[in-house]
Amino acid sequence: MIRDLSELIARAKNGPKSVVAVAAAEDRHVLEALQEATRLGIVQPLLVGNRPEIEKIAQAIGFSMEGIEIVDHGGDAAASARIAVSKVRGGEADILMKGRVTTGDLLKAVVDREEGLRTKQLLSHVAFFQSPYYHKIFCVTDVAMNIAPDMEEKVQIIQNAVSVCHFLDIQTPKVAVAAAVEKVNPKMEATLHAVQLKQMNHAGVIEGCIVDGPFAIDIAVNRESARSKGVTSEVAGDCDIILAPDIEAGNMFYKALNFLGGATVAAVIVGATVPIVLTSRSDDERSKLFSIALAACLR
Ligand code: COD
Repeated sequence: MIRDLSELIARAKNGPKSVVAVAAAEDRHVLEALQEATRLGIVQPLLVGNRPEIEKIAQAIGFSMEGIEIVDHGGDAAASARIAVSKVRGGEADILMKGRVTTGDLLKAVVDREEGLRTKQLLSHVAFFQSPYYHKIFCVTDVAMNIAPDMEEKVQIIQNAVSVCHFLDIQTPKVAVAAAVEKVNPKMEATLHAVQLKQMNHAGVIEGCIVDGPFAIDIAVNRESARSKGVTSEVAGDCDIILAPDIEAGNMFYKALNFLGGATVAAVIVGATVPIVLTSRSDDERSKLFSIALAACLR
């Protein structure tokens, strides 16, 4: 079982080298992370974007572009996303990575029916965190793609996260369905969803994990809080996956962990034909490197 995000790098180094197509690669943090991933032998970058800007940043950070393909598109980030996606579709790349392009523009290219990277699965974002205040790696999902998932989508979001946990040798992940309270309130949809998801887990519809909730975040991550609030559950205080009620709650939690919680993250979108490295522009290089390594492990 993975205990530290740096283990992702060791795992990725043991696997085949992946070609990563980067959409709008003219981004310093992205190029720094790729420089390190290239040095470690994990990836071969295929950069799509504004060539003069890419070369300027590369020179500033001492990243040699020798042997690295740059597809120049002139500066339109959405077009860059479409070109990077086409490189993956054409079999030239094993991973897609977001550069200086909005998540929306990148994902529109990804979900395009004719030209995108869709499979029969729902695509969802998984973010694996390492925090100094928690005793193990944990996943928060979905903070970046599915805006207001309904019940059926939440089932698939859980299943996607559980599959990645299994891949990382987290055998029977404990899933906390997050809400504002631990008691069911018909006016709070997340609490109603939690009850149904728990029942579906008991009925064997959601497999390979233990689902419980609704849990406020303190109960999900802290046994003492659970005890003091009278919540008895093997998931409380020991969860591996936190299912966010929607993108807003999830995204705020993600950013709070990074900026206020001293956490590091490895984040990708799964369910497409290839893993997609999708980190926030404000994530540090280490988080971007871990995300590349996670994608390389999952390809
Ligand atoms: N998995 C599979 N197919 C999907 C998914 C998904 N998660 N989401 C949408 N689709 C399919 C739809 O079924 C449809 O056929 C097509 O894609 C278009 O979807 P729409 O109608 O929702 O259209 P879009 O293009 O406006 O939205 C798709 C996005 C993924 C871009 C949208 O959901 C979005 O903007 N998500 C949030 C991105 C974001 O801003 N994140 C910020 C935090 S980093």
